[in-house]
Amino acid sequence: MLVSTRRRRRHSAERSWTMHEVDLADASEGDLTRAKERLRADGLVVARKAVPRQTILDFRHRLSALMASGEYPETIPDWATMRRQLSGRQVLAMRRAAYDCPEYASAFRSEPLLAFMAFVLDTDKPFLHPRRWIRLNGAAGATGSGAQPMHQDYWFVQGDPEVYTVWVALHDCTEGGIALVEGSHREGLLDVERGPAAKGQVVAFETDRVVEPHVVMGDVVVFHSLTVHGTAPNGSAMTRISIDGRFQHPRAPIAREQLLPAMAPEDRLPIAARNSLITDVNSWSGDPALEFDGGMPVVASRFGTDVTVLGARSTEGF
Ligand SMILES: O=C(O)CCC(=O)C(=O)O
Repeated sequence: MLVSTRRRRRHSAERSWTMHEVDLADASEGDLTRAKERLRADGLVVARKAVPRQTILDFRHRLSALMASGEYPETIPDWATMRRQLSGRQVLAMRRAAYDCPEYASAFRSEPLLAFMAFVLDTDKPFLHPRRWIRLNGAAGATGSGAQPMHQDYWFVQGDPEVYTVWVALHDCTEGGIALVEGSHREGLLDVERGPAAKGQVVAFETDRVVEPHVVMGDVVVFHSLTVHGTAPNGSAMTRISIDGRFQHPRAPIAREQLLPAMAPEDRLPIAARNSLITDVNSWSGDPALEFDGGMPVVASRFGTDVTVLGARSTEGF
């Protein structure tokens, strides 16, 4: 059923069993080939055991320690507090602190995940975008303030459409995760709501093709830049916390903005590694393994930061 996002923003996740899954700890070449084919066909795949649980725990510990250290404008005492209600300023401080944790990038460079992305993109060196996001979806029966409406990443990321987002929950997640519309990438770039308050939400999407993967820590959801997706309502008692990063072929075009840090709408300052040079992507990305050598075609964005299209998310969301 095609439903306008104006009339109905929530959706059903009844068909979650249709998603294709691959277990990266135990995948034959045939399994990997099928997963790649299904990713092409459905625009999404769940890759289980893609990131070692220990890497995620190390990231959580380091981020918690940084936020408790008093070195950032906001303090959060521990991980348990992060899973409860935080202020917008605490979330912003946490987004910046995440760039000071090497695991924020190395989680995406975990061997099983990187090998899968290399296979998907037909390259030895899949390029991990420097902009990464840590997202919180508040508890209490509604999507939290950080919730993203149903949208396509391509409106924000631009460059080559063949960009794959990897979404990683930092804990087991059976509620309040991510919702995606299977096969929606095949419809191309969809129209979005316009106006300064819009957040890039698509005007309409097929509600009966919405899936909502359940993941345990270490599983990831991989999806195409044109796949419609957004935050799933969180009826659980705790805030969902996840990270997402994007991969593309190292010789495919990338939009210039993606090599610069996002600016926080709250204070117009970069969301980047501390004491870094924002003109040097290898520095602000906080990714020790990033080797941007200028060899990639850098292109202008097609939509710029047109407020009628990108509204409140021109800098915030991606
Ligand atoms: O994590 C979420 O709630 C939304 C994620 C998202 O929009 C993305 O990864 O592009």
